[in-house]
This record gives sequence, structure tokens and C-alpha cells, in this order.
Amino acid sequence: MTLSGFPLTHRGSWQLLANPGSKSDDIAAMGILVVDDLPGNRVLLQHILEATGFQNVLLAESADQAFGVLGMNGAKTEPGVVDLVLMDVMMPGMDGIEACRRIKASPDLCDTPIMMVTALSEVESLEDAFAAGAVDYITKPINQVELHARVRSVLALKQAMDERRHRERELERREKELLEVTRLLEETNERLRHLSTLDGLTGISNRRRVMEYMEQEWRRSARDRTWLSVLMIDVDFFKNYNDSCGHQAGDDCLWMVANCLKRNLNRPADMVGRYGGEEFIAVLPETPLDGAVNVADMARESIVSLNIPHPDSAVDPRVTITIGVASCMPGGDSTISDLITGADRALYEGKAAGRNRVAAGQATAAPGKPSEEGEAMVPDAQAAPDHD
Ligand code: GH3
Ligand code: MG
Ligand code: MG
Repeated sequence: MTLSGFPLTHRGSWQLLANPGSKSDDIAAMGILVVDDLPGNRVLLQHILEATGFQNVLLAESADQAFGVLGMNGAKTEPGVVDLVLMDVMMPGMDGIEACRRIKASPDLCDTPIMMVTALSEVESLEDAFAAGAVDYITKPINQVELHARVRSVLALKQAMDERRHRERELERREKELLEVTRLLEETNERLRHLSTLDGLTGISNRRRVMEYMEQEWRRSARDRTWLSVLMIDVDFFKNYNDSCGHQAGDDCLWMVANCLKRNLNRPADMVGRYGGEEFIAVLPETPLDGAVNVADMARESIVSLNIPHPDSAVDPRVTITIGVASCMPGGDSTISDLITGADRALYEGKAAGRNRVAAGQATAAPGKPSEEGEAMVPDAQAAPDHD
């Protein structure tokens, strides 16, 4: 067969494959299904297509057989085997136009291009063919040059669409992946943020968290002119406890004490944390000294009620705590450090006075505080006598 105007390779094919590895190479490998009831037409189309470099030409002699190749009729066919259908219009049984409509109606095949092959006398039926979803047509008798050019351009378009769809799917997949990674990262960050505020041994807030909270509440109290109280809490004779019960039992004891304190200091605004070693600190916003002393004493009693045996305490056969309390209405020159020092001093006095007790320290208010809160809380009062 001579194909005038097109150079032949030494194997007799057009130079469709002249550039190996190129897009043309991919196009040559795409699948073409020829559907025609006449064996002569099928063979002729196959011959021309193969001679012009297309390597995957499949044949079907009826619409039904074509459906089978395309994986319709429930038949199992590899997806993407057919990239283009060349469909004869006139066929016994189901004609090409109805077959085209059915193929286009299938969700898996709606993007597979269909080119109608029609006799010149049937050209009027092309309107129906396009309405049925055909992308192009070619008239019989087949012109080889025209067939090659049309098939190639439809396949190039199909290839471009496939690539675009592939890229879109890939983008979607990556976007989903990115969203998932971002979500996991946020979750992990949140967990880390939370963990970085907790004390590793006891699980209650750590010193940093309590100090941050105290600064925040200090500013609020200064703004609202309210009392802010601090409790410094220390386990009595804890060195002896460790020495007689072992360090592991000491750790367990600290856990129990910490969590008991947390249960007792349970107003939403209260916060208790581990200050270091066997010392704890609690911040009680909007709480004047007398209220804080009451809270502290309940906490002290509940530690006694834990009934943790202490074999070597000079005050009680059970584990006990001593608490120093100080209160402040922030403002003027007063600082957080003054407040903590006040509670610490009270704690020291509580220890000196015999332990297992609450010692009330200073209640300091800057000038100008509301008069109704002024009576009980004397500004710069000296350390009050030990509670308990
Ligand atoms: P005081 O009644 O005067 O408070 O006496 P104390 O023995 O409790 O005080 P001291 O400061 O002499 O000893 C505190 C002890 O707490 C010493 C240390 O071994 C123990 N300790 C501090 N941190 C931990 C801890 O994380 N785990 C354990 N098991 N023990 C700790
Ligand atoms: Mg102690
Ligand atoms: Mg101590």
C-alpha cells in the first residue's frame, strides 16, 4: 500500500514513531477498537492503522461484542484498554449510533472518544451520532491520510485529557495528604503544648504553668481590684519518708498528695502545681486571706485522710503537709515575688510551729482598694498567727 505524501520508515510504517520516548510513542501504544460487521472493512481499517504505526488495534463485529471488549455486559476488561472506538454506523442488530449512546452513558466510558465510520450516503445520520456523543466521523471509502490524521488528533486529545485528569487526581490526593498531615501536626502540637504544662511525676500543672497563670491572674486582679491568694504547700518530713519507705514509694506518695490537692482546689479558677521536690503551689484568684486559709485547711485535712502511713514523722503516723498562705490585692509596688515570699515565710513559720498546719501570712493591698474588703485584710499586715 502506498501512502503518498508521507515518508515511510524502513519497516514500511509512517514516521509516527520517529521520536522514541515522545508523546507520539505513547499515542502509538494507545488502544483502538474497530467495530464493523463486515470482515473486509475491519481488516482494512486494522491494516491501515497498523501500517501507520498504531500498535494496539482490537476488532469487534457487533455492538454487543464491542461492549464485551469495553467491559460493559459485566465482562471483566482491564480499564484503559481502549482509548478510541471506530464505530461503523450501519450494523445489523444494534446500529452504531445506539451503541455510541450506550457507551457514552456508561460512567466508566463516558470519556472514551468514539469516531463514527460512515458511508457518504449516511451522512445525514451524523447529527444523531453527534447527539449520541460521537466526537468525529470519517467517511467510507476510507482515505488513509485522513484516517491517520483524525485518529491521531483524537488520541492526542484523549491523551492530554487523561494526563490532565491524572494530574488533577494527583493534586487532590496530595491536598488530602497535606490536610491530614496538617491535622496530625496540629494535634501533636496541641498534645505537646499540653504536656509541656504538666509535671512528669504527678501529672498536675508544672511550675512554669502555674507561674504563667499567676502572672495572668495578677494582672486581672490588679485591673479588677480583687484579692489573689497563694498557698505554698510542703510535705512534712518527706526526707524521712523517702529514707524509710524508699524513693519509689516517695514518688507514689507525691503523686497521691498532688492529686488529692488538685481534687480539693477545684474551683474553676483555682490552680495547683508542683513547685519543685515535695513542694506544691496553689493560686486562688478572687480569694481573700480568710477564704484561702479555709481552703488550705480543708486540703490539709484531706491529705491526713489519705491515711498514707509515715513510719518516721515526728508529728503524725500519717503523711501530713504544712501550708503557708499569703494574699494580695495587686497594685502599687507589689510584685508576684513579694506574694510568693509572703507565702513561703508563712510556710516556714508553720513548720517552726510544729507542722501539719496552715499558717496565714500577709494580706497586702495597694492603696485605693474598695472599703468593704478593707477591714479584714489590713494592708501590709504583719504575719498573722498560725492557723490550726
Ligand atoms: P520538712 O518537714 O521540714 O519539710 O522536712 P522534709 O524532710 O520534708 O524536707 P527536706 O527539704 O529536708 O527534704 C525534702 C525531701 O524531698 C528530700 C528529697 O529527697 C525529697 N524529694 C524531693 N523531690 C522528690 C521526688 O521527686 N521524689 C521523691 N521520692 N523524693 C523527693
Ligand atoms: Mg518537706
Ligand atoms: Mg521542702
